[in-house]
Amino acid sequence: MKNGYCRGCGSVLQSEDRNKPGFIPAEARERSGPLVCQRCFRVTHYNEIGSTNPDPNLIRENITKAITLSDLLVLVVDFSDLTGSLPVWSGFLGDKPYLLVLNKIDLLPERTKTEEVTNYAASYVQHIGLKAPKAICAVSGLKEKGITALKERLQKATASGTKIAILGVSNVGKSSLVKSILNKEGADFGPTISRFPGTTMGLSNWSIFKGRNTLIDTPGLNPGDRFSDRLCTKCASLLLPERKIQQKLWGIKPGKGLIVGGLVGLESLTESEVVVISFASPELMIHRTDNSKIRALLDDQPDWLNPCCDSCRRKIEWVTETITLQPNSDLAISGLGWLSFRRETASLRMTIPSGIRWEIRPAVIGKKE
Ligand SMILES: Nc1nc2c(ncn2[C@@H]2O[C@H](COP(=O)(O)OP(=O)(O)OP(=O)(O)O)[C@@H](O)[C@H]2O)c(=O)[nH]1
Ligand SMILES: [Mg+2]
Ligand SMILES: [Zn+2]
Ligand SMILES: [Zn+2]
Repeated sequence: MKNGYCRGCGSVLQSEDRNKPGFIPAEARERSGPLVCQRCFRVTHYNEIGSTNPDPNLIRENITKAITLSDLLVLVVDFSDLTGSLPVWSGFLGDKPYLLVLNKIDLLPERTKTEEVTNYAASYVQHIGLKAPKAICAVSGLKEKGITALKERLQKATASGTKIAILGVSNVGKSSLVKSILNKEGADFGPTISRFPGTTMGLSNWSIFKGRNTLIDTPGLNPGDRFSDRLCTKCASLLLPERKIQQKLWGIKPGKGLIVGGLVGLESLTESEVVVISFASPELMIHRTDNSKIRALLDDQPDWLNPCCDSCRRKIEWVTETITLQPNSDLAISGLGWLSFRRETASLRMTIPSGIRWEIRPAVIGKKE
């Protein structure tokens, strides 16, 4: 029987093992239209991903292959998690030119201009030592914003007959971006999209501009140091912001601190009140409390903190660090959001699961004093 590939996720189709990628019941192969594996079918129709996970080595192999095959790379990042979606690419891009696409721009906080984030991303690329992109485009794959401008860029930056690889860490919206480009061209079928990280498992080719170029959708790299990389697929999907990033002002008096999403504790060691603005998904619970209660709350994880499942919780190993933030700097935590410190130098004790990437960087958005 001929194998072929799943049109949704790029897995090699097989009818032998339902727990392995690309499973399709033998009878379903007779259906007309594009063939999709059972996992793609279930996630699209029932929003269930099951437990078949992509093999990390195969993902890296596929990403390298897509880069080799392409003349232009499109690096998709989530503007709300630059820390978690950009630095990991420094070793991959090689000599190929790339466009940097800031996706999910529909989630920008109210009153924030797109240019603020685009300008910031340009300086962040320099700050982390990544080579400069040919251009930075802000888009929303979901809401199809900025897609026409991106298409024009793609056309200008490529010769006829060349391939374009769509790269990014898992869940940044690569497949959604491919789909939004295809939609603009009137196509009625595109790659599988879901809120669970690891949806795309292999490479899939999509012809655009009436056959002038081919987009290659790729599986998401798992940097391993975001919260979503450390949690089970279900808990990870709950951290995905769905509504506009919320900007919230906090005054933290001496002896007080914050618990962010039941996953990070921040105790103020500063002798005066610290003013902090949190930028995070409105669903993420941020709680202000006494420093003395923070560790116990992290350990106990009461339900009202919206904790992760028991199995994810048992895997957490807490580490504690003392950090200092200068005025106009952000504490960015990979996969959770960021806290912006504006007026005074703040000293904090941070409790965080070991292995999670965090960084202190110049403030991204908002009025700098
Ligand atoms: N708000 C918002 N959500 C988006 C956007 N693009 C994608 N998403 C959501 O992000 C989640 C992941 O989207 P996908 O397109 O499957 O992401 P991916 O990068 O292909 O993920 P993998 O295949 O797992 O690597 C889905 O819940 C999408 O609806 C966007 O522009 N705005
Ligand atoms: Mg995908
Ligand atoms: Zn599939
Ligand atoms: Zn879990």
